[in-house]
Amino acid sequence: MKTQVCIIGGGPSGLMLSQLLHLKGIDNVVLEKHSREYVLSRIRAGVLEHGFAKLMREAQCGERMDREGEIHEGFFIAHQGELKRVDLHRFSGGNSVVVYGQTELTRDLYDARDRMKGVVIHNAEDVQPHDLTQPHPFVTYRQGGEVVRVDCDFVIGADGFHGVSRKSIPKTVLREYEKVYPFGWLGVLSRTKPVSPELIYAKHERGFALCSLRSQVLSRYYIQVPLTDTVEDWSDEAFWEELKRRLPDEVSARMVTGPSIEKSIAPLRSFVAEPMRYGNLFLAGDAAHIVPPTGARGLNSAGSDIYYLYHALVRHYKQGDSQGLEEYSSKALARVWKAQRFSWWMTTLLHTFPANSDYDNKLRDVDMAYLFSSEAAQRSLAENYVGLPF
Ligand code: FAS
Ligand code: PHB
Repeated sequence: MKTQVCIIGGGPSGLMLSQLLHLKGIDNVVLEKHSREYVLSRIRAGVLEHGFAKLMREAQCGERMDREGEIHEGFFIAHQGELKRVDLHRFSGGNSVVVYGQTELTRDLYDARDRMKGVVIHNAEDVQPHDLTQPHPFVTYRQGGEVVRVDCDFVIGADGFHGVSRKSIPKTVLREYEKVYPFGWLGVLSRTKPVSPELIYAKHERGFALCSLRSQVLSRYYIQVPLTDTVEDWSDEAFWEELKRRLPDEVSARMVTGPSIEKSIAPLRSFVAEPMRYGNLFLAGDAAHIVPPTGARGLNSAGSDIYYLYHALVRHYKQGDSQGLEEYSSKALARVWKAQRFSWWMTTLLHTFPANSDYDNKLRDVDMAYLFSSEAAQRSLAENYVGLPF
């Protein structure tokens, strides 16, 4: 098989790039390890920066997002029994975010690939990139006992944190930065009316909590739990009780509970791999960086990687100019690190850290008081949350 761009990974990063390149007549193939059902079964992000939403529209995949997604112009922070609103629209110069689940946008991207006869190969086993520093790299994979070779000009590593791409960069070249947090998020999806029209991030001495949603009939909630906890430790009843304890009375009193249709625990880590290019391999999304989901930056950081890569590849193929590709890693990392900072700051502000001293905890309370006493602080939060410019 021969193509121009071989994309490893059929998650949002890989599919978005595939769709955008296709619309510009750039031939590409997506190799996905799992089945489509498996990819779509994962419940992940819920908040899209306005830049990501714009990219979905440019990829001709924004129609259902615009119809079913919700524009949110603010969110609440619950602390010491009070709800305070962060006015994103006012403090970001009129911007907002779209609340629309990653599962749905991934479905929309798959549907568009099908509609345009895109080549997305599922259950591609043992995907391996080869000759990445040579002019003609190639990728092999196994399917039905056969080894298939894909010759290409470029390989895109959009295969997530546990993928093969990052591991194909020699340890003498790759530099990894990591911070592991001493807790995880227990997440529940329930077919219940969301407790609030806008998200509520709760800072509580018992731990962080988040009230989010996927629609007006599908709620998404999280509570901070110790890393030693397992899903089996948490009955639905125990989850709802603990969630209510961490919210102001006025919120808990109106909480509509119901059976969980999905329940999982995600560990929290901050991670960046540099550089995001090695020869003709380009890393994008979770393959190169991970953030704690507190600031809703994970999927959105993948969005800016894809934006830069898309424009760099179009410039290469249409104008014979490879400067965008040369600049990709440094340009993508500049924005990635700002998302890392923001995610670390929101996580530190809102979670309880077992090893924190009284002084540390006092500083967190003061940080919260400063936030709501300063328009400059709220402008900083708002511009990061709606998305820094690409
Ligand atoms: P993905 O991991 O989504 O996709 C990579 C794809 O590559 C997968 O389909 C995988 O099967 C495939 N793959 C892996 N290895 C391969 C191989 N060797 N060969 C071929 N294919 C291979 N972000 C938020 O903004 N908010 C959240 O609330 C949030 N919650 C999250 C919860 C969890 C449990 C996780 C893991 C992540 C969460 N994220 C969240 C971040 C998440 O949304 C990612 O940022 C997003 O999935 C990034 O998309 P991709 O880069 O496409 O990586
Ligand atoms: C979600 O709805 O899954 C979600 C929303 C905002 C976050 C994290 C997760 O910061």
